[in-house]
Amino acid sequence: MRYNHKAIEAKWQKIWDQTKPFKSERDDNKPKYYVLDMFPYPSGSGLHVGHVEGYTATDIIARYKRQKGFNVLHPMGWDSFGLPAEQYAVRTGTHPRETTKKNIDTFRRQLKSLGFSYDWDREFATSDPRYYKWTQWIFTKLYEKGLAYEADMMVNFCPALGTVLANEEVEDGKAKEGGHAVERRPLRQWVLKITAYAEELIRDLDLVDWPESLKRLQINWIGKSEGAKIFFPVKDRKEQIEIFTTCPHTLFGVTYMVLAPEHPFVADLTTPEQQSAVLAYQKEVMSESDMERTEVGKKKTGVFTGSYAINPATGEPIPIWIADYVLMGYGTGAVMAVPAHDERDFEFAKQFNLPIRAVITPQEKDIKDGESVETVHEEIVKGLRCWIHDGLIINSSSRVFSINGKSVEEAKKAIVEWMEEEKSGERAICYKLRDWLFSRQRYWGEPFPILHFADGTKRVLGIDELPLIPPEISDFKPAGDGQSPLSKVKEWVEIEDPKTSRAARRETNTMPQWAGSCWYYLRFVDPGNENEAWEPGKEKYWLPVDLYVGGVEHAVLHLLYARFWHKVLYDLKLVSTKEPFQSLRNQGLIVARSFQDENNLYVEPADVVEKGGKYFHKVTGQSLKSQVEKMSKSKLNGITPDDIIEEFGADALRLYEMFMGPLEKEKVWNTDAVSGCRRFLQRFYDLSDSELLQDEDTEEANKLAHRLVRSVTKDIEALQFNTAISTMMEFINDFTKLPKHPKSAVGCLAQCLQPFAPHMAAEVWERLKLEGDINTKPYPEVDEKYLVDATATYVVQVNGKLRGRFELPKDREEKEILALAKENPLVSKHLDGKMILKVVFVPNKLLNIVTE
Ligand code: ANZ
Repeated sequence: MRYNHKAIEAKWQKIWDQTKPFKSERDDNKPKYYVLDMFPYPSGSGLHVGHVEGYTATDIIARYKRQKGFNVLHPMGWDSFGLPAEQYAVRTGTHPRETTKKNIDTFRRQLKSLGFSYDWDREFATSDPRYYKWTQWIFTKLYEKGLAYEADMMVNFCPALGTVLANEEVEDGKAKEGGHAVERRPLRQWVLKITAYAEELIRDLDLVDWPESLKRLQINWIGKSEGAKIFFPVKDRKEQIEIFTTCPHTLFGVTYMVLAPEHPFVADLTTPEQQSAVLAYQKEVMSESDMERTEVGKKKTGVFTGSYAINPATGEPIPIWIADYVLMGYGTGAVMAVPAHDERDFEFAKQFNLPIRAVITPQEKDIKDGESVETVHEEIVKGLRCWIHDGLIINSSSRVFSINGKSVEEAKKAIVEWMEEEKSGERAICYKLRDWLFSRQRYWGEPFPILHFADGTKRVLGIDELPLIPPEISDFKPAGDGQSPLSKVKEWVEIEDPKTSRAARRETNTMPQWAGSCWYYLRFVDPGNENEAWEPGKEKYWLPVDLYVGGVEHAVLHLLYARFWHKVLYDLKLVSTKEPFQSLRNQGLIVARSFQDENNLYVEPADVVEKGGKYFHKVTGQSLKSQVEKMSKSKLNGITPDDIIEEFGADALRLYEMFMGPLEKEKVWNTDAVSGCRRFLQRFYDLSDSELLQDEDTEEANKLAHRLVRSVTKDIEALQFNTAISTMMEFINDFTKLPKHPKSAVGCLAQCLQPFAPHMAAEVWERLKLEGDINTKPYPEVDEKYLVDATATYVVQVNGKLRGRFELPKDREEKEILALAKENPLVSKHLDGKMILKVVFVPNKLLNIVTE
């Protein structure tokens, strides 16, 4: 009988809602396990199959760890501040709170319909004042520690939209939405000093078990460069220009200097004759973003200031220029230019006819085949070629100092030591990481707990004044002058400070969406606490998160920001671990295969048949083009979990998404394949009706069951869910062939399957009247005695002579044994150069290879 997934799944979901088997409390006598999802932004389009992928993976681990005796914390909540709800409010006047509540209700219903074993009593939303009270409180801690400050930052301002835009919202100087012009203008903004933690954020990656590729992304984002600061005196003045370089060994090759056009010295250094050119250039550069300024191959522009600096190694005067390719935000905003060995400087020198002086010459090992050292040397010295590779130092001696003949490494060391003695420079480290622009001109975010006074001082609110709740408004449009919609609410903004009785202005910016997701994993340990953000004992017990799963799109920002806050909290002794997320795994993207006919019209996947890797129209037989692409609404290739659950059931969907392939890999969605997973569940269900069921164990069934448990355990521990599922499928194949069906073996499969397809597992468990609650029943122990026969000794012969023996799991196929034999040197040396005429194979015993 076809099982009724709707009835079964609804029944168990109701039971779980009522009996709360997944509720977790701190229990010092039990080992804990904290498994966390990247919680969703409750968008209007509801849950998508990508959510289901990661959430199923963590649910498998949560359920499995409970079976293994762990006290499991598996919570869910909502990252519910954010732009879409606010934009919808601007368009329709609906309060973002309404939209958000509606969307959360949908998400909760959808997650419950998937049977995830969350402790729903811990649910919260970041937009709830009971939560953001503590987000604001953490901000006050950052502020008190000097890690939150205000600065005039260049921002992207779109006059047509009347708002500031994030870099990601701007393309080619235009707003992505609407294509309106965007200009750069300075605006007073809140900034968090994440750079103070740059070194620790790199170093402590050693403490966590994360994919290497992800660690690399973070390290590159932080972008540590080791080099030196060098002080260049300005000719006939007392100022010194400080530069940062990663190549101090090229100091003798410096022929000019370049300052960022915004550099504070520019005005002073500009001579009257150069004044108008400099001012015009500065204005021109204002509108360019850093990205545009540093684009490779961009035509070099710049202006001479009229002043000269002195090269501290040679004593020579060198002209000081300004150019857009030098950024104010990196290093010191000034560079020593070495056109012979830096490509940007080389292009610039060519453009403006500045001298080029070679100070490195390649050796044989440094150049490509087919080139001669002499020719390359000549080209470099004549200024025809820029040499950015290794070599020996030349042309680098003064009366007091020489590094000629040294290797680059030696020269670096020698020159820095010399400069440190002379006090003309010092070792220095620079990071690409910038401080974090932390304010947004929005309504739907956490208000800053800050009061400004007329004299420029400010006061941060005390905990007794939190949460600071924004006023109720109905017009959500930005103010138009770059200020937040809150700035329009005069009675909220302009107040008398109740603590000092002074006239004060509230801060009208709000925090970015990242703020709420920076610490939600901490609140989950104690979500209802009204007196503290979390109780220290609970934090000590539950932290760190043992396993965190989410998309690779969060590889940098979210994970870096959350680690930063955590480190600050650690330094404040508010948390007990240096890192928040011990193990982290990424889920791969689920993509759609889409089909188009000859006229490039989309064809519904339901109308497509596949033959030998090619696709045809079911009705017309027309051959179709296919491509793999991201799922999206606009392309009509999005799959909604609701539809799949309706047709196949949540268990089948969960199983399918885990069966598609390895968790971290990209996978192509195929609705037809969901029915394969459903068929497997049906076969399992049918076992509970089998006439061959019996209470007594059999040796054969025990062997299958213990092999199953051993193999599934190993796979779950390694998060290899797809192979665990194939093992369970194989088990069903073998088990159904047995003459008797002992209940205990079916129970073993139910326990193995429970993390993957929990409704069906619970249903079969109940139908078999097996003892205990399947959710918490200890996972079956493997008894080694049933495994002994699980392997066989395969004897390999070549032309009847014994050449090798392999101990392998039973029932391997001929081609597998043959492949292993060919790889084995003891066997393969007898096969070399000979043609194989015949292979004799006796299953589980022998492979005889007959050659010419
Ligand atoms: C002299 C030199 C000679 C340089 C040479 C390179 C090669 P990374 O590795 O990315 O840290 N630089 C320094 N500050 C800059 C700024 N604000 N804007 C643009 N460029 C800047 O790059 C460090 C190098 O980038 C520095 O080393 C400097 O150029 C340049 F053969 O100094 B170098």
